[in-house]
Amino acid sequence: MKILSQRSVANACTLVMCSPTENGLPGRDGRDGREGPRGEKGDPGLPGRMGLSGLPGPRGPVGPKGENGSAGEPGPKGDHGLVGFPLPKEFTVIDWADPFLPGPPGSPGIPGPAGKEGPSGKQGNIGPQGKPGPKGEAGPKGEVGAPGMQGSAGAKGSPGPKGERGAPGVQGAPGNAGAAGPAGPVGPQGSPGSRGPPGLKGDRGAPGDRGIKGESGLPDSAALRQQMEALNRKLQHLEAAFSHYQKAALFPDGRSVGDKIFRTANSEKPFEDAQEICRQAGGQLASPRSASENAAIQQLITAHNKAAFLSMTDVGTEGKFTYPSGEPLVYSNWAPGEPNNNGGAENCVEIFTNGQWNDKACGEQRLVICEF
Ligand code: MAN
Ligand code: CA
Ligand code: CA
Repeated sequence: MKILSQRSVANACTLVMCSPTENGLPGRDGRDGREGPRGEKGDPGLPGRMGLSGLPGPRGPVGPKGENGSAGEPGPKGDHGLVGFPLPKEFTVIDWADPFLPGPPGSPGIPGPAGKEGPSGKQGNIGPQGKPGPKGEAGPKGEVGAPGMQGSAGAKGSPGPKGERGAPGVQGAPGNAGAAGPAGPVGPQGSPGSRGPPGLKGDRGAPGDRGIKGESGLPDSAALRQQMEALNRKLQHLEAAFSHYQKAALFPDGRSVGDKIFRTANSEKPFEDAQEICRQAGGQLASPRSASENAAIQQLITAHNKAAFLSMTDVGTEGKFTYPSGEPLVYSNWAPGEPNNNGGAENCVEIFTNGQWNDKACGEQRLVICEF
């Protein structure tokens, strides 16, 4: 008997009916079914992991210009005008001079700078999560399955039973993977940006109110005269007091003539040592420029009964005596016959107790008298 495939059994039946025989062999198993259709595209994947924390925000913007400063304080009260100022009981020079110096009110102070602007605002909130993507399209239809296995031979004579239906085809290939899941949620907000630089300094505030008017400055001759009389009394008192203290201070080694003061160091030195002592004290050797000054020096010499050196020499040019500054003499009181440059080596000057001068060798030791 001819072996038929499952697909041609119906046709073969006709042949069996027309030509009965003993049971035939069982039919062969049908061919395996065709491969199934391709599965649907899978669902989107799970959402991704949460994103990393955002970077710190940008540095804040430069702050706005500061507010204008507040108005200055009102100016001070004007000074008293000239005169017309009541004389205090304890009158002093400073008290008296003040009424002559009225001044305008001071200008108001400069307002302080505007405050620094605060830090920039926080970064905005994260946006809402995006919508999920559309479902993927269905995959393509699966391939046709492979043919089934051949059935075993049926019993002889009767037609064999209908062959078994072939096994279903192998499952089609899975569909394409679904689209990637939606993006994970946005990471946490970044830290605020650094503080912006301070804004510009505010403008100078408006000038303060004008100070209140000073008191009347109209001259008051009577009050002025009274003040001057009081000043004179005070001055006379001070002069008397100063003279009093000066006498005590200069006794017994000092003398004053006009603005000049002579004072002995109470020691006897060669000229150059004596000169240095006076320089160190801030003065110079006695340099009498008048009879009265010479007389004052004479008093000190007489009190100590010792001749003293004066500052003048003729070291620069023999016979021409000068002061330490180089200035030639403006006054002299040479003893008769002096200066004689005795021995050809007398370039310094000594003053005797009688007040007269003699040129003398500088190496001699004489009383040191300085002037200030
Ligand atoms: C005499 C005079 C002076 C001279 C002294 C020197 O007194 O000649 O002029 O200075 O001797 O010791
Ligand atoms: Ca000389
Ligand atoms: Ca001499």
